[in-house]
Amino acid sequence: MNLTLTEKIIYSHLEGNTDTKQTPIPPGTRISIKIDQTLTQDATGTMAYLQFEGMGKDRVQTELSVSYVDHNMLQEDYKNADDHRYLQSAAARYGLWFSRPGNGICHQTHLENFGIPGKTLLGSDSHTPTGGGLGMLAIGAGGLDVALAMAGAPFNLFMPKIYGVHLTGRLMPGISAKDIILEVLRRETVKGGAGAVYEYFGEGAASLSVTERATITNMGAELGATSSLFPSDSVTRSFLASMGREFVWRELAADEGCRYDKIISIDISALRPLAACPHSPDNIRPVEALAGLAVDQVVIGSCTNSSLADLAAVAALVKGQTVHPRVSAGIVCGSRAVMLAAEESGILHELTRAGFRLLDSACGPCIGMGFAPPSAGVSLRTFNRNFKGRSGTADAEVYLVSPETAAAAAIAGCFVLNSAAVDGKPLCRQPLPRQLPVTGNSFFIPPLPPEEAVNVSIQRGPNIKPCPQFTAAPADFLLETLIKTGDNISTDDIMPAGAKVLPLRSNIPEIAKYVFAPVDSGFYARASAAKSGCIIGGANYGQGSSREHAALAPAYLGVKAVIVKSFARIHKANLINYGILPFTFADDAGYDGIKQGDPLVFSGIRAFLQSDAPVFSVTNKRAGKSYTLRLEADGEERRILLAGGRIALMRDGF
Ligand code: MIC
Ligand code: SF4
Repeated sequence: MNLTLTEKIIYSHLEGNTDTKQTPIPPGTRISIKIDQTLTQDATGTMAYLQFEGMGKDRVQTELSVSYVDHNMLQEDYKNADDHRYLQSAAARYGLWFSRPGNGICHQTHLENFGIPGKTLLGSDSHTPTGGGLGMLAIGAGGLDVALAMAGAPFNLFMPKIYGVHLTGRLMPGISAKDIILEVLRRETVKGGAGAVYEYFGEGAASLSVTERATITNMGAELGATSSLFPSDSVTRSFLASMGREFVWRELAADEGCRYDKIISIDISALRPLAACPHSPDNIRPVEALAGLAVDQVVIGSCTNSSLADLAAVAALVKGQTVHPRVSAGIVCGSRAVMLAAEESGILHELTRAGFRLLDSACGPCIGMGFAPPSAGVSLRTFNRNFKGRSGTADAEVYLVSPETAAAAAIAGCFVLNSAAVDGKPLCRQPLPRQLPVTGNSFFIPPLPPEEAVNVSIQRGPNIKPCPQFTAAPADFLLETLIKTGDNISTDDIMPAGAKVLPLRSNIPEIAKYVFAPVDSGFYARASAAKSGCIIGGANYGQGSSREHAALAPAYLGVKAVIVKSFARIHKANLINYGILPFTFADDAGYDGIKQGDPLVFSGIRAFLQSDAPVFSVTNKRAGKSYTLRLEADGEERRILLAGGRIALMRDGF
């Protein structure tokens, strides 16, 4: 049988409780796969390790697990520093690698130091598929799922559809990998990848470097995809060799004649610079159409575009020039290795001289941790998300662009085509260092041997509170409709990040005060008064991040059901993990017929969960009407929901 690359990796990692023995496994079949590696970051990591601590394992069971600190590094007060200390001590106690603050953004750093073609990686961050740039099957998930994988449990998912992306041609000067993924987003939209993996192939794919590939697989998260990946070839081998890790390389590709569920063809030599306009990564327009629009801020960085090659392209474009007086420009090196190489090669000097501010090697402005744009400011970022308010400024207009487009705007003070795209001459870069400085153990704290690890005591600060406990679902519910939203509500809308809220990630009672704050400041008061309730939403509800706090905090406030037109994958899994019923409307009548404040009667909910019935009827007491809802949940998920969540199931052993 001719297999896709995704099928090859999945089939070699299948575990016992997969629903079928038949291959090819049809898309939508429940499967379980072995997880070889995990990664966590600090903002989701504290909760994940608190959960892991409760699982009774002495040590992580994976081949490799890494705990990164990269999201919250402002250290405004003790909370943040206490979280870092907790994470470091938990890593030492349970046999993980610890990546210190300043080592870099987890995805770029993992790619450089730990990624291995053909392995599976589960990360408590939605951009974990960055690892697909190296030919890994890398998937984002909630912290609890990652904690379970660290405890040795397989990861459950639905067999994805596999979309082939055939890249032909070669990138022209001034056009970059970011423009490729923006083109994919233009065609596919933020909902297009639901339940799918995107597999890239063709001469265009072969011509891209590993970090260019990683830009593309990283932003596959914005398609709502389960993952994205490239073959592992000679380019992959050279990248690994440049990191001193050629020994982990192996060749991997789809078989000739394998079957994709659909094929998208893109001639990359015909692409022009693109921008994702406010406030969605799929709101794509050509840069030419935006020319002349004044720009207040430019930031190069994030896990999408902070490689050495990205910084080199910017340095080549701004060489000998100065950032426009209107523009505040910042730069983030994706990792400490990138920073050192940029320093040694003079790239950093060029950027600093031109007027860029060097920001911490971390997520920073990407989630509103500093460097927020001015009121109604236009900010050009090489990042992956531009949801309204995510930058920290509610009325900012954020555009997602390539490093080349950002560099040109920094100098011109407005949207403009970069000079290489105009004259078609390749950028004259300083010679790039052949090898990134190999970071090795001097930057990472390696796992302790088991006999030493058992003696480590875990250090907790006063802001680190235990995860709330939930109890079994009752026989019936009467739930107030606490909020009704439109389509594409992101987890940034449900549970914002940013400098004020991120330090509360280890303290659910406190962070719960901010649920829905960006879209409805009255939500917390209403939910607290009602004590229990439900949420009505549109399509692609919960898109964006993997943060389980967007399920855990509503569960803490008494939310028992979320009824929407469709869900984003990770958020739905997080809702189930915390015992919230994830229903979808069978038709538009339900969504149209329910208003905020309506009391909804769910009678016989326990009996329904004990059955395998796919549909349930809910009654709106105000309107006197009933609507049909669907629950797509298998037996295991129904048991979790009955118990009041996955931890309750493990605790009470239903
Ligand atoms: C994001 O980009 O939204 C984040 C912050 O990295 C999140 C994780 C989090 O909320 O901690 C993600 O992408 O999963
Ligand atoms: Fe960090 Fe932004 Fe990447 Fe999320 S998307 S991991 S916040 S850099």
